[in-house]
Amino acid sequence: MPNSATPTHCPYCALQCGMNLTPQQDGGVAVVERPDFPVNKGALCGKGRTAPAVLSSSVRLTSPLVRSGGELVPATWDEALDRVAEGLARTRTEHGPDACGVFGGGGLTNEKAYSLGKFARIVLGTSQIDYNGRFCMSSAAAAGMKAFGLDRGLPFPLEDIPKTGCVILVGSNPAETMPPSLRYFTELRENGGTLIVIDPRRTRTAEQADLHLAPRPGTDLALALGLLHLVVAEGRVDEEYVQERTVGWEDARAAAMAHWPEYVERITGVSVPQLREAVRLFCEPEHAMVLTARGPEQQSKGTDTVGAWINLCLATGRAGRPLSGYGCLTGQGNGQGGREHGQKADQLPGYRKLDDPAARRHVAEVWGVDPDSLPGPGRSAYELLDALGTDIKSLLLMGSNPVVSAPRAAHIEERIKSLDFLAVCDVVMSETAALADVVLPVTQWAEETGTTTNLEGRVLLRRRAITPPEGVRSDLEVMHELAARLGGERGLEKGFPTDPEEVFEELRRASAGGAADYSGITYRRLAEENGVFWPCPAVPEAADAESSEDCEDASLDATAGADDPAQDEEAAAASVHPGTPRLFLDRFATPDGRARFVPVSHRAIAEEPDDEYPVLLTTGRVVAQYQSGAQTRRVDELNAAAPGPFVELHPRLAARLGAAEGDPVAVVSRRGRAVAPARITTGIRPDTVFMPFHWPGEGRANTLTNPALDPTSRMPEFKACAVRVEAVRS
Ligand SMILES: Nc1nc2c(c(=O)[nH]1)N[C@H]1C(S)=C(S)[C@@H](COP(=O)(O)OP(=O)(O)OC[C@H]3O[C@@H](n4cnc5c(=O)[nH]c(N)nc54)[C@H](O)[C@@H]3O)O[C@H]1N2
Ligand SMILES: Nc1nc2c(c(=O)[nH]1)N[C@H]1C(S)=C(S)[C@@H](COP(=O)(O)OP(=O)(O)OC[C@H]3O[C@@H](n4cnc5c(=O)[nH]c(N)nc54)[C@H](O)[C@@H]3O)O[C@H]1N2
Ligand code: SF4
Ligand SMILES: [Mo]
Repeated sequence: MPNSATPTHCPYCALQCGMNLTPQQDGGVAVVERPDFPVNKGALCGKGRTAPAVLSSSVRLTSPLVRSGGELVPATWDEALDRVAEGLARTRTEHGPDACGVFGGGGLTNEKAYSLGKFARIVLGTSQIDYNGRFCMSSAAAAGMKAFGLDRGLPFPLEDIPKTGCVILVGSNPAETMPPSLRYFTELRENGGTLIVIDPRRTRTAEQADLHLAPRPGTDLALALGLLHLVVAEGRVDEEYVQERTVGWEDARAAAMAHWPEYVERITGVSVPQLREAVRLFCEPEHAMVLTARGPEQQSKGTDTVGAWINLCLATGRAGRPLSGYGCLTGQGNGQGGREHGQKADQLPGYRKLDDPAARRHVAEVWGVDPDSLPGPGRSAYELLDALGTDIKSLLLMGSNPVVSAPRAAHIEERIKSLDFLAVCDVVMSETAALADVVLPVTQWAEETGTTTNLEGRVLLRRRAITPPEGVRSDLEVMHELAARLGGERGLEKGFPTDPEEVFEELRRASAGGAADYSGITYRRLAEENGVFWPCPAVPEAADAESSEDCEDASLDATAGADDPAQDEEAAAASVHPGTPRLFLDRFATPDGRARFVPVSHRAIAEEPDDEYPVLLTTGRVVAQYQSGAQTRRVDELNAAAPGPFVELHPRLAARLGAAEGDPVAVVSRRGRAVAPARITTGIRPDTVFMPFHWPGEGRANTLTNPALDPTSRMPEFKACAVRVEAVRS
């Protein structure tokens, strides 16, 4: 074990803050500032600071568990792995490979996500794999692919934000969800730039804004169209840019012109003068950015909604230019990398498409299998969970806790219970693990090495800093052992190394030539640089140098634009590709290099309020809890700060119910009923209530949410459904 500080990254969100871990007397580690890492410059939120608490074996799973007589009881690893292999093999024999499901997570390292996708397709032979990232940024990913031909959360580093003129943050609350990133927005304003926040609630982020627009949940598409209408009406279109760098403007323009500001005001509740002010702040400076997060994306029209915001950027010439652009703030620790290497239903590594014959050939060759043996695309996350117990009989789950986090969670919980067989790999006893037939305790974060890709597309190395507790094994070991058991004579385990660097070396080859090309990235480079931005193809001449000892003195010009052929040559001379911090500066990733406008029109949310369910429910996060809470609900300091669920509501609505601060209120939707204390604030629209989704049980927000899916991204409508709110009399 190293006895000095180990530089690594936080286990939680997509900012992937740098931190140092120092060994402690008691065998644990302490988090210490790591000021040299540029993204957070030493700053951490409370979750990152307290992350070592979840390493403690007092809150950990430290032995495999198997269900026996209805109870989960400790077992040896061999017994537990045999049970998993038997469960999956039986399903495969009796019902065919597609009856085996696999569900992954955007918190898994690139190595794990890559191996899980490969495991599903070549060990189980199933098409039925998807992951929780579908619930996260999938709408932005789909819209980015359509418009730019490529999906990378931010096409520029966070450090560009303070230098632009205006940022519109749409449905994003970084003050609670990525606190250290707030510095970039504060600096923007110190430099004379402006911040516009669009959120139905006056969040801690909105409090810092120059302009806060509070639309009705689920109306961001109309809002963006209204702004574009005004851009056209006020003659603010960048005609030259539109001519040179885009296609499809006429149709998009026509669609926007049908959205008069007064009509948009009626739909959104945002007044026409506020719309005009937003257009002025956005258009006057030379540079500007639009950043979206889950607010506009987690809607049954999330893809079109993000498309409308991209249209606004394109019409005003604010994409693919320095200090201007559209970006999505990805959420999970490896939300970016986790969507690139094959755990998504329709994807192969390197952001390749599973239905593309050339992609299948390339990846099948790396995997040493026949391309025809690879299954086709499978179901999306909600559809997969909804099929449990019917078409899908067995599930292997790694890195998600859907009993708390899936929409219409009571129904999904029933589906999970109706499985013939469930195996869960986790670090703690999550609500979903508690339903499993076999629970496999795995290593995490500080106990293992692996790479993640942060929201900027920066590939990072997390390093092992501590010995894992006795009794746990890594996810990679689990896949290796299951491949050995399920592969029989085929020796499939050889394709599932347990050393993360070996997996990464294969991932490099599998991703080579794909959109998310990692082939020029090595662990060695990641250890020496503060991350490398993809795409980063291997430079042919460098392939040999990389594996020999003399690559250390290769000079790296991080400012070289990878999109520029002249600079590519320079990089080749330097024998390594510098990576690509900024995308699209010369061309978009479409065949003709031009961005695509999408013609979109407003449509209603899937479930509009009515007499029976007159209020809108929206959901989201609080700063001290993470996701389903499986990890952070085990940390005392975080529980003290955020002890449980609540219903945020306006004083006018509270008065109508006769509810005072802290009184239990029931929120009822067509899916179920949840009860939590009232939190009364003028910061929310009177027609809307908000619940955080971090808790199970009576206050579980997802008991209420609507699984209406976006037709393209298959994203559920977490951010808007119709509810009734009732006072609870004791
Ligand atoms: N503390 C904490 N931090 C986290 C996480 C966590 O669980 N806890 N999770 C991480 C992950 S995976 C993610 S995806 C990110 C999410 O990060 P964010 O997207 O910032 O988080 P949310 O709270 O889900 O949603 C943001 C805001 O959208 C608003 N909103 C709700 N409905 C609408 C709407 O219809 N339109 C608009 N414009 N806004 C709306 C909500 O009021 C909320 O303030 O956070 C990451 N960071
Ligand atoms: N109502 C509502 N619901 C939402 C959202 C919302 O805004 N509103 N947001 C959605 C979003 S954006 C997301 S990302 C999802 C997230 O929701 P989940 O998918 O449930 O995510 P987590 O709670 O992070 O679950 C991760 C699980 O994996 C475990 N784990 C951590 N590291 C590892 C590892 O290395 N290996 C293994 N095997 N396990 C590990 C953790 O202990 C935890 O149990 O929730 C979605 N649900
Ligand atoms: S902001 Fe995100 S990455 Fe940074 S310390 Fe907090 S949870 Fe960790
Ligand atoms: Mo997320």
